[in-house]
Parts: sequence; structure tokens; C-alpha cells
Amino acid sequence: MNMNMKRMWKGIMEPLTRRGFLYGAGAGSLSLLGYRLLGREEKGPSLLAPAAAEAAAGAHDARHDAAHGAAGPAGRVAMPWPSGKGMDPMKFLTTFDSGTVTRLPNGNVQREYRIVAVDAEVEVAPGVRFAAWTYNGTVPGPTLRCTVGDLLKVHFLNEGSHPHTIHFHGIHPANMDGVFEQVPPGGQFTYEFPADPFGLFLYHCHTMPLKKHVHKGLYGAFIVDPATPRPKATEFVMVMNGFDTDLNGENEFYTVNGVANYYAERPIPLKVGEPVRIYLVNMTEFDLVNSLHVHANMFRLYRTGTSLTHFEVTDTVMLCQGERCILEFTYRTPGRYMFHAHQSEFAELGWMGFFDVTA
Ligand SMILES: [Cu+2]
Repeated sequence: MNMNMKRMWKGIMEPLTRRGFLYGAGAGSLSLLGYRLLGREEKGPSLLAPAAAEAAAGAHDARHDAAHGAAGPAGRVAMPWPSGKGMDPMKFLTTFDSGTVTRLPNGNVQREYRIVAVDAEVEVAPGVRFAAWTYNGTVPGPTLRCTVGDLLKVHFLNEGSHPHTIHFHGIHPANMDGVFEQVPPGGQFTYEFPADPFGLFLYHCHTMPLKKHVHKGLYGAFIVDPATPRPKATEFVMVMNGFDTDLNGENEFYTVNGVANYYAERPIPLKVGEPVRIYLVNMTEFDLVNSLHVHANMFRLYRTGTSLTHFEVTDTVMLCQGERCILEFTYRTPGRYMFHAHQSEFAELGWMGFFDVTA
């Protein structure tokens, strides 16, 4: 999505706009795989539905009916993917790479991480494949985690087809910034710096053209915990992104953690009274902002996670690319609660999910 005027112009000049993709070229390739496209504007918010799987399950009619005006998307995402590729966003939510820990002679902790850039095809929605450039084979890449003051050694190997780097947010020397040391295919580089300060950060490739290296998928979350850990909670990582599957400079799909509508089809289970903490990172390319809104609740917002005192209590937060924040909340009553981007278009194109809260 870009400016409205640009879209209008493109709508006039190009028959294959994003909607054209959804209704036209995309429909053909998707139907081959047994998936049926549902119009997102004329028929409600639904995007995709695996028709064959639903019919087999005897659930087709109910789901199809629900697609015409129900609150959420219809269809069920197969997992693992029919192709056997892609990642599992449910596992990604709670998976943290804390590295290989060594206690140094001075008593400090050293953490070593291994990140390999590799070209990989990922499946971002049922039957929709995207030729990604990845860190360790997934989009987003692994969530790196450490404690403030730890010495980090990130061993980066480029097995991709283009030069890449890893640029970390946070404080570090200039020669560890992932900008000047371009790592060619087959090359390697070790980034070494102490984790500072505590907060929520991210990493991404910083090779030109930057827009391309980011939107192809080279990014991930980077958590630096305070010396005294935050209060105990169920912790989730959510990386917001988009996929320009027809390479026209606009996103066709929006996701958290790489698969459109994943948490709408597989709600995240929670308990009443369970403290929840979300590490939220925006790495959406092409669009100026992305956002998260939780329904029927409010959260404490810690901007960038660099303070242990919350910034405000709200139900919606907007982030530009590279911004991130920590959210904390608890549900009081059981039920199914929606969360989604409050750019309605993003929500309709895959950035929507639910929490299933039980007593
Ligand atoms: Cu790159």
C-alpha cells in the first residue's frame, strides 16, 4: 500500500493491481492447490479458504457462510504446509535463541549465536510461496535473547546468492554496525559487542538496495533483558511484516510471524488472569506504519522496552519500520478475543488473530 493517489493511478494504469492479483493471477495458481479465494471486500474480511480440506472435514458450508460477514477470516491453514516448507508461527511465538553460553574468566557471560543467510522459499499463506532471503531459513529470523552486559558473538555465514550483513539496533562500535562490512556469498563475519542497553531491539540486513534486502525477509527480533528480570509472564514474540508476492512494490499479505491469518485459524491459548508480555517489532516494508490493537482489553506499553516504567495504558500502538515495544496485559474473563492491525486493510490481508482465553 502506498498513497491513495498512487493507488488510483496504478489502478488506472495497471490491470494487475493487488486486488487484481487476488482475484486474477493468484486465483489460478491457488485453485490448483485446492484453495478457494474469497473476495476480501465484497464478501467480508476473508481471504483464503482451503476448500478441499474443509469439505473433507464436513465444515465447508458453515465456514463458507461465516465468511460472508463474520468477524474473522474463514478457512483453515494447513500445518505443516502441504509443501512441507515454511515455519510454525505457534512455535515461533515462544522460541528464543539464547546462544551458546560461556562464563568468561572475568565472570561475565559470553553468548555465541550462529546465523546463516540462505535463500529459501517460504509459504506465507496457503499455496502462496515467496522466494525469500532468510536468516536461518525462516522469515522472521530467530529471536535472539541475552541479558544486558553479556558479551555477544554473532557468527554470520552468508550462504545466500547476494551480499548481506547483520545490522543490530542498540549501542555498539561502528565496525560492528553491519553497514561497512558487506559479507559476500560464501563469506563470513563475526559481530562482537556487549549487549547494551536492555530493551527490545531488532536486527536486519543493511545491504543496498535496502528496501529489497529487508522486504525479502532478512530481519528478526533481538531482546536484551534487564539485569533483574521482568516479572514472570507468558512471553510472546510478534514480528509484524508484509510480503510483496507479485513484486510490484506493494504488499499482498500482512502477517505476524510470517504466515497470514495464522493466529486467526489457530488462536493463541491463554488463561484468565495469566500475565502476558508481547515483544512487538515492526519490520513491514513499503508501508509507513503498522500497528497492533487488542480487543476488549488494555495493555501497559513500554516503548522500546528501555524502561521498566510503562509509558501509558492503551489498547492500540502504532510503530514505523524498526520501532518496537513491549506490551503487558491480562484477560479477566474467558472468551475469544481478537487482535489485529488497526490498518483495516492489513487486517483483511492477513494481520489478524485471536486469543482463546479459558478459565
Ligand atoms: Cu541483504
